[in-house]
Amino acid sequence: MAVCRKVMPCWWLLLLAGVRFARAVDTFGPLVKATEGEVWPRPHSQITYDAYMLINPSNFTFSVKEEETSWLPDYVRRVSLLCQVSNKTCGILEEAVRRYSDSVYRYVPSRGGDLRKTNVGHLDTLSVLVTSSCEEYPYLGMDEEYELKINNVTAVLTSKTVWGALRGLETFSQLLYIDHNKEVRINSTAISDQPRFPHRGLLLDTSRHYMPLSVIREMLDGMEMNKMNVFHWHIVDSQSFPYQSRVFPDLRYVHGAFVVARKSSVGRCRQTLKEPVVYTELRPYDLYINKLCTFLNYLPVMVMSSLVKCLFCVCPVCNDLKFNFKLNVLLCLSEKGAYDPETHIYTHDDIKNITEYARLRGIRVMPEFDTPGHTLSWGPGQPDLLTPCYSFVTGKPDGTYGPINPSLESTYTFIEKLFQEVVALFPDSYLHLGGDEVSFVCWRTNPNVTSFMMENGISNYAGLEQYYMQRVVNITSYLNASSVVWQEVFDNGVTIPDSTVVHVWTGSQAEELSKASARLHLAQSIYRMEHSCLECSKYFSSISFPERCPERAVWVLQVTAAGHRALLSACWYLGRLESGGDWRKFYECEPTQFYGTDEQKQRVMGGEACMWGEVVDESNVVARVWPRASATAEKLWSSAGADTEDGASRRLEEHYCRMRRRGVGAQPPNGPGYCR
Ligand code: CP6
Repeated sequence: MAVCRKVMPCWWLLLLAGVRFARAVDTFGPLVKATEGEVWPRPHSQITYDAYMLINPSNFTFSVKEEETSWLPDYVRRVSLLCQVSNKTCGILEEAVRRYSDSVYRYVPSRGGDLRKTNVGHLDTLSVLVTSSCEEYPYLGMDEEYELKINNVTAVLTSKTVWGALRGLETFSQLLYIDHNKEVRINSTAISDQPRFPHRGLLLDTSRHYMPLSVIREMLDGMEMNKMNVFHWHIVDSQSFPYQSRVFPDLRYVHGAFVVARKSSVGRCRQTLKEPVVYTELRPYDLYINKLCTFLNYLPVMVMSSLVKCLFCVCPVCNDLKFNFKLNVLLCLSEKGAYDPETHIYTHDDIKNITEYARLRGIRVMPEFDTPGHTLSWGPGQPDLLTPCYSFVTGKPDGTYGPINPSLESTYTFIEKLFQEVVALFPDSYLHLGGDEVSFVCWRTNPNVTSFMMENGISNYAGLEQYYMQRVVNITSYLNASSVVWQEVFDNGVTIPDSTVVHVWTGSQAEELSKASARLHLAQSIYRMEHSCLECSKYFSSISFPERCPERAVWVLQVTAAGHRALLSACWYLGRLESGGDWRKFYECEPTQFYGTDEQKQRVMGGEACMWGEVVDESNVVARVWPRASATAEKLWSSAGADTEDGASRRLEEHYCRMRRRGVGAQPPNGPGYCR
């Protein structure tokens, strides 16, 4: 009761019924904006009172000092390890306070206010209390819970972790508004909130169109405002390879390479090099290599073979050639595979910039290196990686390439080196391995692939895919990273460890899944009366099932029944654009709407809205994503059935304006309207 007394006088609770009544009368049409205190995504529990306080933005402070929490019960204070703003490990909090101070000053909506409400004083501080030690990197399952209590005496944000504090600060910023006197207000409010699902993601494809860093940061700003916590970076694909790798593959793997060095680097080097040496000058766009080599105290040189011409650094004393040679071959991936090797690439520094920007906002960055399909752009920079397709007429390679060649040992050495670098560069412990849409056409034509299959007792191409994925999953776990794969890997019967997360992307969840589940449910009951089904019991541990059971639209059911954790994207494809209000179809999707056991439903970790890059670039991608992905964000954060579509529509109309005010170029969610 101490909390109640301090935070909000208990007699206010009596007013609650009245407030609820007032809300019920507010039956706005879909284009009416939210009233004050309405947050997106909707908190799990929120009480908003009529009483309000005025805020003077130029005097308002965010305080993290211990004294501010003296009103807390003793047991809370004893376990408190306060995040001091000056504390280095809580740079996250320090930065967040800076960002949100800005929103107090500048990005507050004006709502006119209501004369009936009572001013109960001034609020000049938000006390932020984080009760356990500050964590530095966001991770799956991090604690994002927070409590926000605002009344005329204090405004207090309490959370166990810095992640909860971030979510609470976002909520706090959404509670401020400007009244008819142009003064900033906040209503007395009590919020207690936590996410429904731990994985709330956005996929962005930077291969079909290159996205500048500024666009990626704008996307992360939007994610923060929507309490999303995983940026799934589909960084490379068949169309381009903008990831600039710096790993150092061994010269042995460069088929037929010889070294070309500058005059100055010869001397002692020549004696060490067994291969012929040719002199050459560096071209201007090789400046990056130049800088890199200088940094390493190495000399920039060039490797040439019949297929590649790549740059790398040589140690002037020539005792570390292996190390040198590793660099270039993978640099060639972006050198040869990017749309433009100078401008349309992501360097290590770029990636660190993005992962840091995301970390400060409590957002994980999960990179995807989709293989063995979707890899055409990898070929020019890495000879022998892709499968050469053969012509049936001539029996010779026809000059085209298919998926990564699973029959060569060099493939796995390459993948291991690339992933080693990727795992070290991206702080997140999950790596998305892709595995979707693998075409067997080219593998089928290649006689070397066929003989590899015969030697290894692999009888079909799904088996070959299984062999490849199995090895790639093993490499990933050897590198201490966890894997996510697209659902086809599971579909094709690849045996993957239970710990592998399966990402479901086909079957429109809202309609097909519920229809198919209903059909299956009926079929199950009929079938249970007559038979028991051995064939399908491996999919459905607790229920027996007719033989023709697996259907495309019931992936979540199958994946979770097989013991895997699942991620859902099937109903959140942002590429399918319809005219105004199409966020509603995303909002209708309910992730646990399938006939599974509670245990199975527990395995749904969350989901992702997907922005594939075929028809978006920097000019339209932000507007295509926001505020449509906000619907996904709310389905994954708020409790099931948190709001009606009309209620959501009102809040979303305001949320879109809020995003625009803060520099996220969202598009109108519904139809005609304006932002105040
Ligand atoms: N690229 C990759 C894509 C898609 C997938 N993987 C995709 C397929 C169908 C639709 C949208 C996107 N463009 N690498 C499937 C996961 Cl409708």
